[in-house]
Amino acid sequence: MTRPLDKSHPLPIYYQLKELLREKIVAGEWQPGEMIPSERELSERYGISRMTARQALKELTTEGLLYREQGRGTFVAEPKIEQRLAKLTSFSEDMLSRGFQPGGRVLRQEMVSPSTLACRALGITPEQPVVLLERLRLAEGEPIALETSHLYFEGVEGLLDEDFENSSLYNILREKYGVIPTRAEQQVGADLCSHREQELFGIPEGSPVLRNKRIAFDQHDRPFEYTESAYRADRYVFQIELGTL
Ligand code: 16G
Repeated sequence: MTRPLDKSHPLPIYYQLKELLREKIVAGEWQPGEMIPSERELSERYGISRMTARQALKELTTEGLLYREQGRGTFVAEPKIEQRLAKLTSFSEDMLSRGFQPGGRVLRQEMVSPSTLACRALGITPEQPVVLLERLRLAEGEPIALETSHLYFEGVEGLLDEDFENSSLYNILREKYGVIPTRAEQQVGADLCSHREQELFGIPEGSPVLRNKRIAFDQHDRPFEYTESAYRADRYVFQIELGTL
């Protein structure tokens, strides 16, 4: 059964169709990877023009709910991974809570003199070396984010010997170093991926990414981490909880 679109309703027809298709995706009636009806089929099924059907599909594609494959058709995209910004969580926790196996490829793990931004964030001078940890973060083996962390606390050099391919930084900090991630200041902005990110993520050139800067503080409110990261905008969404003051 297809629900008819209401032509007398003030909302444009393409918009009504878009919301109807969105419902099917969100409700799981159409599964990720499944091919959806073509423009022609939709226009016949709902008695609308192909232009109207095209507009609805185009907007859902821009929103990331659908993707097109040249010459094949339009498919349902994988749902985006949400990170709630009200609670301080780690990448591993975010993935596990959604049933994805987290992973990482360590690209750099070394002692460096901190950049000006890292010094400012961590409240240190360039003479105080930090551990630089650069990781490609994976969910079910698929690259999702590139994270460059600058870490500074008493005994931080121990991190050079840790295995970050298979374990969580925040777990190691809590369990072995007594550093408990307690709160963070985080900025999120939109950008296009760099050439390197494009290659590491295996995404088309000029794809959008979400750029983050996070300063995380321990249980004594000391900053221990300054991380710059790029998250794939097609796979990740940040969810913000608002309350009245
Ligand atoms: C998150 C944090 C990152 C932190 C990492 C620890 C953002 C933007 N970044 O990805 O700053 O280093 O979690 O993850 O949220 P892990 O404990 O799984 O290694």
